[in-house]
Amino acid sequence: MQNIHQRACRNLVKHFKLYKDVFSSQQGRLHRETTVQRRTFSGKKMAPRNSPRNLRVLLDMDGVLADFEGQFLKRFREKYPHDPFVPLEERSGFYVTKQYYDLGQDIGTKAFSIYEEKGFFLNLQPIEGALEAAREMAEMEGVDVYICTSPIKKYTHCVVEKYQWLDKHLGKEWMERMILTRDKTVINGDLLIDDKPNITGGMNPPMWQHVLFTSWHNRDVVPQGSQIRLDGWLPHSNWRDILEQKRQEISDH
Ligand code: U2P
Ligand code: MG
Repeated sequence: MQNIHQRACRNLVKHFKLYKDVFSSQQGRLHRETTVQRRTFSGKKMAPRNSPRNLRVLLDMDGVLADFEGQFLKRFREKYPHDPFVPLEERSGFYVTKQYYDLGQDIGTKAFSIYEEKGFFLNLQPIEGALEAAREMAEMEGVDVYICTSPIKKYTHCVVEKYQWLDKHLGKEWMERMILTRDKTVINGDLLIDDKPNITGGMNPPMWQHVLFTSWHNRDVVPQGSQIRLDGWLPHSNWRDILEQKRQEISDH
């Protein structure tokens, strides 16, 4: 009789231990789910629990991730050392070629030849802090990041080199994020971070809010309408606050 009792007690203790282990591992799983990015079976990021959907951020390439202006000036001075040029501090107006045409027809033509040449787009240096910010953004819970860039009309080298640049600096998996378009207004997004002050096209107004990324050519431009300014990617930059605020707007709707 005593034996039966002892066995029953041992079984009870064993089951209790088992239950405790299962319960704590469940809790661990739930805890991980709330602290780590939630993903679907296909690995796609899911919106956070309190948000109806992911925030979609469109990141421009030239002037935001890649230093178009710096490389342009460097190559122009190497190739045409005896011609007049525009120092970065004197740049104004989005299209660099327009300002060079103002120096003379031939100077404008030479300026075009700089960014049409093979290797120009591939050799752009990353803007300080841009790659780190892009990676951090892509890992953020509830944020989907896309690259949204326009190829130049003479696309021969530009299009392939934009892909190569992304592969070289951010890796193969970023190919999935690439959007090449001559009209950014038709792209669906919540924020477009872009250095071009006036972005026009077929969709007016566009879906996204324009975050005007500071570049040499737009320092004096006053943001219009719903535009907001972002001064750079370095640690003091407020890009995280801008994303958070937009995410809040989405949740409030
Ligand atoms: O004009 C097409 C795209 O080329 C880049 N560009 C061109 C001329 C210029 O003076 N500055 C410049 O940045 C831009 O590429 P994105 O910023 O879209 O990557 C422009 O849209
Ligand atoms: Mg740009």
